[in-house]
Amino acid sequence: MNLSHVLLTALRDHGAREVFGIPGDFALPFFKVIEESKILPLFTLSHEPAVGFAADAASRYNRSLGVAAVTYGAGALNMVNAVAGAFAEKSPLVVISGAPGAGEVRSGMLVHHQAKTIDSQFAIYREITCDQARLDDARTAPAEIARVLASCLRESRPVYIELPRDMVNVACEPVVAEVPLPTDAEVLDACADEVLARLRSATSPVLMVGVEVRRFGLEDKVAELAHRLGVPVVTTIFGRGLLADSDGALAGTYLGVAGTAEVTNLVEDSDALLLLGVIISDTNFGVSSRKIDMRRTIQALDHRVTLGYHTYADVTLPAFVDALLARLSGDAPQPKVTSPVYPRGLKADTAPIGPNDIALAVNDLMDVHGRFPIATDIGDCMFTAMDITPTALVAPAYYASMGFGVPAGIGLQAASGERPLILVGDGAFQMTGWELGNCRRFGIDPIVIVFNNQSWEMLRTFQPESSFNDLGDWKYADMAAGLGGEGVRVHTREELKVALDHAVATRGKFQLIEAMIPSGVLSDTLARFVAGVKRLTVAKVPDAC
Ligand code: S1T
Ligand code: MG
Repeated sequence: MNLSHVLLTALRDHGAREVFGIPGDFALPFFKVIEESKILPLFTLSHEPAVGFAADAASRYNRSLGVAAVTYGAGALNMVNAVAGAFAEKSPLVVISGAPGAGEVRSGMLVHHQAKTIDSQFAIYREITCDQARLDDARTAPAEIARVLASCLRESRPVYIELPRDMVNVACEPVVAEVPLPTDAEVLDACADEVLARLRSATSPVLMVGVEVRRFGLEDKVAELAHRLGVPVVTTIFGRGLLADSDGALAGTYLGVAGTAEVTNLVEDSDALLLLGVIISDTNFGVSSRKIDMRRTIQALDHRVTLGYHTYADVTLPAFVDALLARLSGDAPQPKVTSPVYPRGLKADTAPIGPNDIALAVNDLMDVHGRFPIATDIGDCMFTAMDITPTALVAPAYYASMGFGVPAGIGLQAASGERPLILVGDGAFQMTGWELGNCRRFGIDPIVIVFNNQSWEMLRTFQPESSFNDLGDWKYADMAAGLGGEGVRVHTREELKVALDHAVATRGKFQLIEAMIPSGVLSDTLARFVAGVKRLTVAKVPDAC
């Protein structure tokens, strides 16, 4: 086999299901092998940020390796923001970049697409990946690939592989996958025993689940764990959609001052908060109405379990969850949890549309047609999604990069065949909405709702005096036909319902619903979030001396 076949076969054997990419002359030979070998299907998009977002979303939804293949310099550096988001949000993304061959590097001339030095790109990607390899020697390449792919899966973080174009067709031995190291049994026993003792001595234990539970495929086990522990479960905003299929214990999403009093008090009053795979970030905890003393919590994240002032190292989340389950029978009394009720019953009248109405309309739609996966961008569309019936959700809820939503929905459907609903603001749509033009080639047909408030509304809520937040009227629905889809602009709640019913009934073309939202009209969740942040910010500002 040649090095490219070896690399593609190893990617598939480690769980990758497709490649998203844009070639360039440094990557053309590799793309030729991708296309002709058919080891993994190739989906090309129009701009590298979208390649990164689509591959990231595909990996999240399928719980598999995402693969983003690009050219050197202009391609790979164009994708840095999307990969940084994948790193921050713990997506197992494999970045493969073409690169100059050895002869070009030795030529002594600067190489086109070269930024500073020939190694600058490698150095930049070192900052946003957990492992890296340059495949410039066929003798070491199989072990390098095995190491980097093992790191990607173990850390659930992006990795970077640089493939010089003169190495693409070089003969190479197959990759032998690394065997993951087991967690030390004694450490695991001590850790699980101490955590259970803590939980049993607590008066109000609560389980909070975060992104690693999804990334390591633990949702069913964690739902069972909650049942055996007999404790209520909440998700973070970033963990929204987790345990959507589990019955019973899910009390809701913790949003601090922006959430329901019941869930906020449940979390903030707990004397034993068990955080499974939760990123301790400002978006997850920044709007806590009372500061949660993290030293009193039990945190299992990044292969460590921390209780108070001490940490058990090298304890993976899967091993930790298994150890807890092994110590628990199934007869704990179940907590009395009032499962959150999600609003439904849109009044289909001539009133203007607000974000809350979109949540109602989507909940009504899913009551009739069943749940579908949702990809959201950042902006009020994401806060609106908090009021939608729990379903599989991919959202940049922590790194919060705009432009994620449309490519993520495309990546999700291209990789899974599931038809998604994409929620995106007009500002974010201006960044990557154009990628919908690729749906026709892929035979996919997402339903897209553009929250068109003609504004960077989230920014305006914090700085209303700035007119640079005005975006003007771009008439997005009119663009749909030229991109191969159907578009409709809706102003009233009645028009929204009709448009959604038509979209669900129409297959084979993407459906774009441009929902005109009056300026200043926010979702209830975003309004509470903004009010809470303002209140907390004012509270933190020291009195003028
Ligand atoms: N650029 C990128 C790539 N991501 C960002 N998050 C931002 C800039 C900053 C930013 C926000 S929210 C926001 C910007 C520009 C406005 C979003 O506008 P739109 O998509 O229309 O949604 P909505 O009108 O609902 O706000 C966050 C705070 O960083
Ligand atoms: Mg907007």
